[in-house]
Amino acid sequence: MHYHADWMRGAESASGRDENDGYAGRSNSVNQGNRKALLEDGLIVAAHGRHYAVELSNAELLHCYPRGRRNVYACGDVVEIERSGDRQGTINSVHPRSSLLYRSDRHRQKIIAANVTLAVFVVAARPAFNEDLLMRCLIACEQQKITAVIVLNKTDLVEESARAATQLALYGELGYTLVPLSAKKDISPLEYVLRNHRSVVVGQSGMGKSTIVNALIPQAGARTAEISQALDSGKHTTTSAQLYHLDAESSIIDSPGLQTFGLMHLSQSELVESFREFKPFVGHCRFDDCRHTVEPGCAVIAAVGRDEIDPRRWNAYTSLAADLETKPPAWA
Ligand SMILES: Nc1nc2c(ncn2[C@@H]2O[C@H](COP(=O)(O)OP(=O)(O)O)[C@@H](O)[C@H]2O)c(=O)[nH]1
Ligand SMILES: [Mg+2]
Ligand SMILES: [Zn+2]
Repeated sequence: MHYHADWMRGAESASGRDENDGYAGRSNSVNQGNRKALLEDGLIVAAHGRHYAVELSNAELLHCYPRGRRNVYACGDVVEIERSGDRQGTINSVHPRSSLLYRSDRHRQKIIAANVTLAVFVVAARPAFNEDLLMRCLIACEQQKITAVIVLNKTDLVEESARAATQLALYGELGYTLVPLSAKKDISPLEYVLRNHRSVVVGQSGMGKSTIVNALIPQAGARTAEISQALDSGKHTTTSAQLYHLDAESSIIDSPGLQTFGLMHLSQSELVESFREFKPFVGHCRFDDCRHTVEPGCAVIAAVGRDEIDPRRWNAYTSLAADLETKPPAWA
């Protein structure tokens, strides 16, 4: 089964094109000297290192490589490709992205997914989840204006899940949708949340991301086989991100497990803006250049004192702000 209508949703809004201009699935003949190259647009549906599976409008999958050594793409990218063989192509360029979920350490950036409108962060009571990782991912989502929902999976582990739910209640108060479920028993609580979105599933390994994807998509195994065949290797897909179509308007990207979520790409002001509950207080501090960490007369710190900002969140903020201060100049 193949669905393509949600292809251009992300890139469309960024580039201002509309659906009726024949853009999606377009092919162009371009003269390049005496050689005629066939250019086509495709959707990246799997990314593994420098190998990409690109889906064309007729559902054909091509094994593609980027043209330049420095070019990096992600699942969800809409790219222009040039065929270089029967089932192969070269990625020439990428269409403007409406969003890009990525992380970065001191040395490099790692892109997770492009053009997603929703991120599903999966946690579970067992193994224990890392709340710092959750907060970091929420920050990356805020910065890219990606809606984030938190799935508490494995609710069949009743007692442990109740404790995890208490820990997560804070995020519900902050306005994030919490979806408790047991992927092994019933995936339906998540189904309507995903409707009309291109989403990405993120989280530590062991939380049940693959179980969730398999429960949502009965043909997941066939899809994986199809993609690994396109990439000429069964082993390629095991650790790669992969896009599955849910229906004509919805798709979901399964991503490899995260252990860290570096935010070195953020500026101090972007960091502050990513803590949505700070907003009413920022701008009311004694000093215009207040960093909200130690300053006297800080309205954010005062709000922590009044329990209007949770200390877990302010502590996370101060430690991230300190990290950013040590950022090498190349990032500045
Ligand atoms: N008890 C319970 N275990 C689950 C549930 N969902 C997944 N698991 C188990 O959690 C482990 C990790 O699942 P997996 O989907 O591979 O996690 P991933 O690493 O996040 O993709 C596996 O042993 C699953 O069987 C659930 O709803 N309840
Ligand atoms: Mg997995
Ligand atoms: Zn302040």
